[in-house]
Amino acid sequence: MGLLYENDDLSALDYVRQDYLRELQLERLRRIVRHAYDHVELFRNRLNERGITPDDIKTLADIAKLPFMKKIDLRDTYPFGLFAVPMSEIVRLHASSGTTGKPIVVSYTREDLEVWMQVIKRAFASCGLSRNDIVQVAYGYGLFTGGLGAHYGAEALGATVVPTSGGNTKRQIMLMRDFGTTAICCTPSYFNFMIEQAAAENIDMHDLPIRVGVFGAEPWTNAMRGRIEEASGIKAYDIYGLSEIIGPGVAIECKCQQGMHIFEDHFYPEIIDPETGEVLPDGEFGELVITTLSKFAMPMIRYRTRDLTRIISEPCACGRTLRRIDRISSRSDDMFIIRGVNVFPSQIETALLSIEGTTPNYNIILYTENGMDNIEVDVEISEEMFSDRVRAMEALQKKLTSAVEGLIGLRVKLKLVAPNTIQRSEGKARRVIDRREKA
Ligand code: DLL
Repeated sequence: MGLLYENDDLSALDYVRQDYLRELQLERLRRIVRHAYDHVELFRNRLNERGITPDDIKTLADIAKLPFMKKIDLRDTYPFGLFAVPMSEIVRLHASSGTTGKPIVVSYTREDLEVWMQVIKRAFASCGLSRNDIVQVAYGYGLFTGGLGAHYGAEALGATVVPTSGGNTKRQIMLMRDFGTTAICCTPSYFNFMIEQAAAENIDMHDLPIRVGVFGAEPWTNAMRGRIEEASGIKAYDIYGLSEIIGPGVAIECKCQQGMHIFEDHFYPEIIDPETGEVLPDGEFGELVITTLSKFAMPMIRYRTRDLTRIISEPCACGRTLRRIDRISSRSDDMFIIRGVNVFPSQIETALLSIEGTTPNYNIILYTENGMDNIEVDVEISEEMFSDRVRAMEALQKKLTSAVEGLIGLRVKLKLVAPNTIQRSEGKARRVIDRREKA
């Protein structure tokens, strides 16, 4: 296959002409649909039910003829039912815990791991990293894809990897300082915790060599980026991915920080209306659907990610020709409906962080009172604010309440809480606590 590029410099693919890219995508799409049809029973049955064969895919637009895959398909076929190669070809398994019961399991052939390593290498290069960097990988190592994914990509780049994994925050700071770490990979919420921990030890991140953060695995807002960059002096880049597709490295920001370039040569993106399943044009917001064009152990065809975003097809100032996806505003599952109003946690974060005097630590508590659903927002305030100046606290509380209410259009109970009372996260933060009585 490898029709167009037998070239070592894979980052050339970031700048390839769009017509070549489409040609490559179509060739890879046809190949992966054929592979899945031949080797995955669930996929073959679904195509047969619709009277479709892989030969019906003649153009990229024909992808819309194919059925969607969903997380439930992974659960129903747990653990290995979607594997498309014999176990002897599979060299790695990962799993994502999920909230209920059994995890979902994903697998990789040696070639799949090579693809993964290359996309992460390109991702790091896109945030300006090179072999001269010291990259501390503080995503969890293990079944979670974050640690090992970032690890091998950074090694492929030739950078020096410090595989700290998550946790033991004091030690993270010590190594960061002693080793002269220049880039960190972890969740944005964990990095906030590191900034705080460093400050507690009288270390100002501005004084350390660290200059880049590669943050993802959870939703975060531009307001949060502003806080992180200001508090640490680093440039904070957004990286996106999910276990089902490959792990981290599906999309990444470039220096322009205006959306994440998706590695379209391996991951074919579509945006659909989550209600009707209809494909939406570039620019419109909806649910991201991804087809893995070159993953053989477990091909995902039209996988519904539940993540909400849009495709940005305008050219980017960095020169990359890969289309971008906008910051993931939320997962459709994260949205909650209170008295008929749709609310996303990211809206609340944006409102809270627009006001000075807060820390990036907050919880959103949903509860029922007199048969009505309500929102409480607990926000931790800074040491300076947490004073006995009752007036100042009252003013802050009012300001925050009106910022949140103004943005979401609902009344909220907003509580200021003392410094260090909200639980810190070393991985994916859980900020929404649902105590609603189920009707
Ligand atoms: O979180 C993979 C990953 C690791 C991505 C490290 C980036 C960095 P899962 O545990 O399967 O995989 O969770 C995937 O996390 O569907 C999104 O809802 C969310 N997510 C991941 N990256 C971002 C991001 C990893 N940059 C799920 N912004 C996805 C918002 C994100 N949400």
